[in-house]
Amino acid sequence: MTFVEINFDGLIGPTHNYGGLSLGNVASHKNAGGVSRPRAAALQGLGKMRALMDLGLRQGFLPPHDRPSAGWLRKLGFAGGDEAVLAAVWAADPVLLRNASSASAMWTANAATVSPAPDTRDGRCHLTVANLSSMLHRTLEAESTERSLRLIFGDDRHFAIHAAVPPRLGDEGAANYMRMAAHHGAPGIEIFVYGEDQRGGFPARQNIRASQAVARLNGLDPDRSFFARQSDAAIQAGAFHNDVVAVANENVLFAHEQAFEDKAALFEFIARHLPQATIIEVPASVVSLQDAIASYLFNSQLVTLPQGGMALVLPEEARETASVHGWLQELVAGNGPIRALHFLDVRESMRNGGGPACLRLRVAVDEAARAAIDQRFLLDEGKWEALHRIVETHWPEAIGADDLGNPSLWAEARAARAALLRHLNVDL
Ligand code: SUG
Repeated sequence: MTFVEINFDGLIGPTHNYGGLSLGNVASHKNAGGVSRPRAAALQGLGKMRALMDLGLRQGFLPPHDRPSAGWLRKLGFAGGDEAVLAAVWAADPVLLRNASSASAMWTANAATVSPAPDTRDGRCHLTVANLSSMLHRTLEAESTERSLRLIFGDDRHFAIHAAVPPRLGDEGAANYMRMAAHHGAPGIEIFVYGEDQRGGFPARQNIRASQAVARLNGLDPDRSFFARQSDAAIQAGAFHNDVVAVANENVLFAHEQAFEDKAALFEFIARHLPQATIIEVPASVVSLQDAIASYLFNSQLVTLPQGGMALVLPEEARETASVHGWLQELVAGNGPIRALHFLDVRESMRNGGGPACLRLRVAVDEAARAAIDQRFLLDEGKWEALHRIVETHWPEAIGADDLGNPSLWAEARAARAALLRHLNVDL
């Protein structure tokens, strides 16, 4: 039975903007208040999806959420029709409107934690929605994400969807989780990476108890699950998720030397269960944590190519950072498993701290499970072109900080999403 990995990218929503909403995310802080380009952002995201399709990989997408979310603001006591609610909150508390307007659902690595069928007790693919309880604007996502996942992976012969674990126990989904296996269809090991808050420092978003809950919900074998603490140094340097300093694919772990608090224990676990594993560590003396975070070297997609071998899909910023680019040249010149580098422009997302790997949720499935996925969300050339046209026609061109209070932007954003949902013939 052939097993394939499908990347589900978040289609970048029409309200993409630089709200400066994420404490501990250096790019979000640095670009706060800048002018965003939602149409260019979504086209860059589509460009990345297309590049992966052209490499022969399977590609799906998750639709953007309804933003600005008047429904969420109503829960906070603003009353009336959507326009009245949005106008009232803009006058009373613009920060709330900024939170209600974020297009952050684009970063689907944070949508859920996905354990493929070979790893789970009942042999189904399990997805636990992430609560994203650490950042206010991201707490809006879980409800809509759950709706989308139940629609797309609705066939319960192959998939099980679990609601998010309760808030306070912060869970940020697959961004803090790595699966390794001899190949996608083989039984794997699952590595959960959590953090611990440091007094006065940047917040650790992933709580160990949330990770443990996800492991239970997804029906994983405790002997094959490992809980690794992310290094404080990485969090304090701005690695607000593990996928900013590490990425794994099949038998390869690619990580910064300072990614984990106790790497010896993690590496021993990997070696015990997956003796054929290759660990590629980048020393801090060659690439500093700062350069790793600025370039998003590790937020690349490490993918297995259909013809064999692996490739890294990296952001352009990795090419422009001298230490990183030098190291990458040596990597591909060597005889290791990573043979090719593809640099892509996802700058609009990068300016909010979201690289190629943040923009995708990996779902590994066999042929039968793949056929059971709602096909409207799986791309081929024609469907990709249709999305491209919709974005070109309907997505706003630019959003400055003050535009978030402009009723014509609200209308434009609503119309853009409606055009997409109409095209897909879905009600979400
Ligand atoms: O949660 N940025 C996101 C970036 C998420 C990246 N995801 C992964 N690493 N997997 C975050 O910090 C910024 C939004 C703003 O400031 O407008 C934001 O939410």
